Amino acid sequence: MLPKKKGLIVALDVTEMEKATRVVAATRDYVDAIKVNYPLVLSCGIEVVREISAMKYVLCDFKIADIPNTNRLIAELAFGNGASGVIVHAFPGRDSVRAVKDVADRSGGDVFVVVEMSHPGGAEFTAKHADDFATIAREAGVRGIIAPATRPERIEMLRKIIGEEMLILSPGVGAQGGNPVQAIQAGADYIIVGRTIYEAGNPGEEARKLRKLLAE
Ligand code: OMP
Repeated sequence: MLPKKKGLIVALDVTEMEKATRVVAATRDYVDAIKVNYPLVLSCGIEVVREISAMKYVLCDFKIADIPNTNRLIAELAFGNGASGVIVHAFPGRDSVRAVKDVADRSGGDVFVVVEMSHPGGAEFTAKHADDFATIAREAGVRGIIAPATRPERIEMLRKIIGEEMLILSPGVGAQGGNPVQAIQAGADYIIVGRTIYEAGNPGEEARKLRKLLAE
């Protein structure tokens, strides 16, 4: 289970195994988890989850968003291949979230629900329903939610809905304009950082600096 703390998750949105291996090796001492998304899995196969999970907590960001049975199948593949957590959308409804939570419970894994997306388009639809999505997440008893570092005031509001125990993972730091310190001050537990780390000349150094910032 991802613990309650101030932490750093690297989003490994690369498409070559060699680059993925390099970034993992450089950052593993400074990050709490590695988030794997479609770009890496579609190019390298689900085995990549198994390989990285031997070293680190892997969060499978498959943004699972289907009927309960399909959600269940996707979640079983993620956890079956070593994932410790998965990300799910709330808009298909509480039964779809529940189906993923049931698989996670059997595997001892975590579920995180996207409640408001960090990009500008996230304000078009997800922001309007974020409070309902956060309520679905809380009622399903999942480990946490995903909320935007690009809108720290929304992190603060969403924290009031989910309470203190659930985690808030916050993407949108750096490349999307969000500030890591503001996100944490607004109530986020973990920041999720992709391009700022993996596109840096020295990804390890970038991760180390972010980690240091969180400790201050
Ligand atoms: P960078 O913008 O490169 O730091 O990457 C952000 C990472 O967080 C990517 O893997 C996105 O898919 C993910 N993400 C968002 O950027 N915004 C969201 O609202 C939700 C996510 C996510 O679920 O992780």
